[in-house]
Amino acid sequence: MSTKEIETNAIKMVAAGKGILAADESDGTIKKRFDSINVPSTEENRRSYREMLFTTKGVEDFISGVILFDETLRQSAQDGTPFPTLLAGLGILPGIKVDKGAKPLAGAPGETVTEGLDGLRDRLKEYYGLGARFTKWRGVINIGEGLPTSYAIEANAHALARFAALSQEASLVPIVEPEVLMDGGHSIETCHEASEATFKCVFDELSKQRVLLEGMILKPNMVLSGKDCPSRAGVEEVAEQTLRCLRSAVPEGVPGIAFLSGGQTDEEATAHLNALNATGPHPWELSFSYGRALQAPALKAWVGEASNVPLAQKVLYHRAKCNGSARSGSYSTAMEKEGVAV
Ligand code: 5MM
Repeated sequence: MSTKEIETNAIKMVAAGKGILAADESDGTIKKRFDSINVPSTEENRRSYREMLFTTKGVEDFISGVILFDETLRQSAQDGTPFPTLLAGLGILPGIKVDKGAKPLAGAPGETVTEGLDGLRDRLKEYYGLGARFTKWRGVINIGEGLPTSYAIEANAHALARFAALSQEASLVPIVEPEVLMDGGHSIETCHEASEATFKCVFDELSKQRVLLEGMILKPNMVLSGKDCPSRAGVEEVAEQTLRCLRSAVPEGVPGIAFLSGGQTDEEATAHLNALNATGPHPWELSFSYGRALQAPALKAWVGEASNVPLAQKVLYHRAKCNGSARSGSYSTAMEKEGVAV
């Protein structure tokens, strides 16, 4: 393991004014996204969609890293340039999702544990050789009647820490992603309680498994009301509760926290990040690692048509720029007027 390399790359991943594009949809997830625009999920369509994202002119001003899926890490642009080389040439760090998805947790109805540890050491070696410089693993926590259980939180935290330790051993920066889902009618307080318990347990496991805090990035959910909560908390309250939760659970040695969007609308996710940064400075960089909140409008503009690539790229550039401003609390909804309506 090169401590210097992972510490340096972790800092680059949360560079000022920039964040991470999560483009690591597994086959099932990308199919769902393509179904929504009536585009068949063929290997070539997935390749050209991702080429459209990565070749957006100027996107490197706001994007420090891209999380890829195994297939994408091995694909190339139309001119033959492998995607990891193309990204690295723009100063963007290529990363790779290494988990194999959330599967039902035995003895825990309604809860999951993420699989993918078997053979991971060998896969990591290969991914480094293919150009990846960071990794990602997502553990999913459900809120519900009597959920989450401490059993599910502990099982997921243990797997996240095993993944993180192995990644660092291979000189790859782990993005540790514990996601407390937004699904349900719960209050923001319930989300706070579940998130705090989860994040504390994750850091406890990371410490037991000797993970170097300075060489990792945390990718958590924001503390939000459930999607179906009748009185959802506003932007200021989300920022306040999220910060309170992070302060009580995340050690200061962690260089950065890059939030997932988790089903928030694109503008909501930007407004929340902006409010979080407007009250800084904080002990860690507060950044983004958005999938849907960066890609959704671009996907809608693209709809699988080569002739729509320039429009889709404009739309992606705009979202990336808005989130880049939210990194310093300098975003305002007025910026949305510069965008292209889709
Ligand atoms: C892009 O979606 C990622 C992959 O999900 P699957 O393994 O289910 O296909 C996902 O892990 C993503 O990186 C995070 O959830 C953040 O994406 P959102 O859309 O929540 O910002």
